Amino acid sequence: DSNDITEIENYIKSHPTPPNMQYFGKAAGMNVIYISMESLQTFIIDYELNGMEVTPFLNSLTRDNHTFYFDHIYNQTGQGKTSDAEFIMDNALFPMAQGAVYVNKAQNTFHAMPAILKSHGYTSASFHGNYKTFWNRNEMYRSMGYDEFFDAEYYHLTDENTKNYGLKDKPFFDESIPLIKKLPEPFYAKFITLSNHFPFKMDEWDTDFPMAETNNNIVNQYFQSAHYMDEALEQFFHDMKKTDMYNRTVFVLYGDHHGISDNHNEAMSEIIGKEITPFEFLQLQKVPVFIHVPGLETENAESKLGGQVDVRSTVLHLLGIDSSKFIDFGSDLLSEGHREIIPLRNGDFVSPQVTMINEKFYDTESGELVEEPDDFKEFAEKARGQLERSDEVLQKDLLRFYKPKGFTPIDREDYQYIHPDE
Ligand code: GP9
Ligand code: MN
Repeated sequence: DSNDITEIENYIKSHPTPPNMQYFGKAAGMNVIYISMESLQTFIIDYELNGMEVTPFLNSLTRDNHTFYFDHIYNQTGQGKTSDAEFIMDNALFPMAQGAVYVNKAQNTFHAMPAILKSHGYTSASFHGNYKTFWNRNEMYRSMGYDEFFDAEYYHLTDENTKNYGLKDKPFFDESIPLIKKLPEPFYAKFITLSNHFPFKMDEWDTDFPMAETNNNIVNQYFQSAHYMDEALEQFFHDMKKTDMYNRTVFVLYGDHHGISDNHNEAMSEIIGKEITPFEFLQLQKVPVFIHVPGLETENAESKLGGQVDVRSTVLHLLGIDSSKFIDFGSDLLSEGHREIIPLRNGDFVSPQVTMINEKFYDTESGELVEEPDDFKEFAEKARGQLERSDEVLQKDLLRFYKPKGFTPIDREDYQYIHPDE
């Protein structure tokens, strides 16, 4: 009941991350575009295959003066995969330990990005080249207050321009440009890519990039499909730059979750040149996060250790919106006071000193196993405390009882996603 939310509100308020005033509000009023990069893991950034960059466009963003690049972000997804990553980005809550929030809790009350930004005059839309019912998005988006959902119905799908879950990334971005041009500004838009999805196989006419040469085709194909996604992203930036929207748009690019499971450790150890111990496998859970703000100088920012849950308050603060009035489990990555105990969905955690994997402790720098002094126990409790409170919010639907100042709650009955021809 409402006492439960008060306890959680007090917990959140006792762990504040005040914004960094150097950046607070520096992107106020700008459009915001999130891009979910399917299965993109941090190891691929700046990786060279036979001397060739796999993701030259993203690599160039890591060196760009108007881009914050975070290379120490762990994915915090569970079984809901892409939808869990979307959920974390929009809500700054953790996904469920079992099952997908999108499927199991779509009727709950949320204070999600589209709703928060709506209170600041924004329109919101999601773009995706698969059908709207996948991951129950058409229900969950109603509770999060998405104004529009451009699903596969809005694109031209053929045998040649689709593979596994739907439209390939290049035609996807291409056909999205006229749709995004019609959105009233400022807008909050999310693009969910698909091409770099397991099993990563490419149609031969879509690529001239080489495969890796391990004896594992899944791993080998990943390099081709990651390269294809990188080209699609470059093309999208290029096309956006041709519009006058570009200079007033923030771009947030994030890897959704790891794509190469531990079934492929042997080939992956060839790729990274190290044995895949549990500690190294955890390093492979890192996903790249880029925040590109045209016109803003970014070069002195530090790449802090974080989780996906930390992205929302980072972006809200850039937009000049105080995240502390929301039930937000993240911690601004640009803040001096950024918190660096990062829970993973399975209860493991990472901190600058120590990493816990399956109840064992490792030195985060060296990866060596270490004994368990008392303060590590305290870290473990902190990580668990965050997950448990976030779980309680979902299980008891507690945001029903919480009324942040200046925020207009969403009535899901006001939202429907029906294509005009349906
Ligand atoms: C499907 C796409 C892929 O619409 O989001 O989902 P995943 O299997 O990665 O969760
Ligand atoms: Mn995915």
